[in-house]
Amino acid sequence: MIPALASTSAGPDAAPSAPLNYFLHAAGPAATPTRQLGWVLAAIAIGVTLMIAALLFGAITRRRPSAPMPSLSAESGGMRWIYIGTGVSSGALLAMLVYVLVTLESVASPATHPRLTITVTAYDWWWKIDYADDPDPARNFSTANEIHIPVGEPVKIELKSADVIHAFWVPQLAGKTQTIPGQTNEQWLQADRPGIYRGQCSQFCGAQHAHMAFEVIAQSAAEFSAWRDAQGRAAGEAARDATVAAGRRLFAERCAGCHTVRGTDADGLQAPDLTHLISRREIAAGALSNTPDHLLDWIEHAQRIKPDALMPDIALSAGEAAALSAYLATLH
Ligand code: HEC
Ligand SMILES: [Cu+2]
Repeated sequence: MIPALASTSAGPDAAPSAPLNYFLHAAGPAATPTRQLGWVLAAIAIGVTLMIAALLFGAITRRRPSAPMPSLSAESGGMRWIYIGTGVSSGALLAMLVYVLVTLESVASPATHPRLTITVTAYDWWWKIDYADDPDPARNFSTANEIHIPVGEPVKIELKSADVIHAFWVPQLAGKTQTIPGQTNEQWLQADRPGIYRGQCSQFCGAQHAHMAFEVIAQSAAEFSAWRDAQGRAAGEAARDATVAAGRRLFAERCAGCHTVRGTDADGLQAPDLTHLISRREIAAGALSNTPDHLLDWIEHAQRIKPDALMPDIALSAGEAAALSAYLATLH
């Protein structure tokens, strides 16, 4: 499933080299109007700058008549230009204000009522993603740093914070909204094309603010539904072989205080839910791609990869590392 998504994201509008470029790329109705607004305001600003530069250049280079200056007297006609200039500027500013207000209104709420609500809670320095709105509890779960949405329909996002103020921003899908402790903010987004859209915390929140990214993966309704079913499941049955069993025990001792794996006794709540860890494309809020080597590197050297992150470096013997890797590999 993921490779197929990766290929759709390589389309002309996916901008893999500049995934946050909202000036060139917008993929839905919450983002397209503001992209247009940006271009129009930039064009007007450039136009005004050029006009003033031309007038200034004309004024500087214009030769004065060599005759002696006439005696001071009230000039007639000059004031007209002041009136015209003021009128034109005010008219332009007023038109821009109206355009801005109309644009804000058009992105304020979606055309149809969102069927899906996702709750996103910002933590130093990762995103907890809760799917909690399904009447069937088996389809409700918590994941991290990866939001899946069905393509072509609006999705409501409820935004919370567990610690300080952060800001949730998926530039190609919508404007940014702050997450504020003790308060629930709302925004909506919609992707009109399948693909992977990068998001980023956009309010400085401490040492690892820059490593607080996430991805929105827009997929067909059928793919989304299959993903949701799979994520809702608890972790697979217990240990098939001795190494996995040892890894599972190690996890219960060293990791379960912070991390949850549904279907086991691990129920820590202050760190990402790892039940389907292997299904995610990235780990540590975009700091690393999700490979077995990176996972082990992260567990042993989280403080080197993300200094001050709220996960300690965990010292493992070679045998422990192999067992833990074998166990984590079962969390797909
Ligand atoms: C003191 C709490 C704590 C302990 C103990 C802990 N972790 Fe973590 N872990 C975290 C936090 C917090 C994060 C998120 C860090 C970030 O991205 O800034 C995290 C992130 C991770 C991630 C990345 C998950 C993702 O989707 O981004 C993995 C994998 C992980 N931990 C594995 C482990 C394993 C395995 C152990 C035990 C050997 C362990 N952790 C022990 C707190 C902890
Ligand atoms: Cu942040």
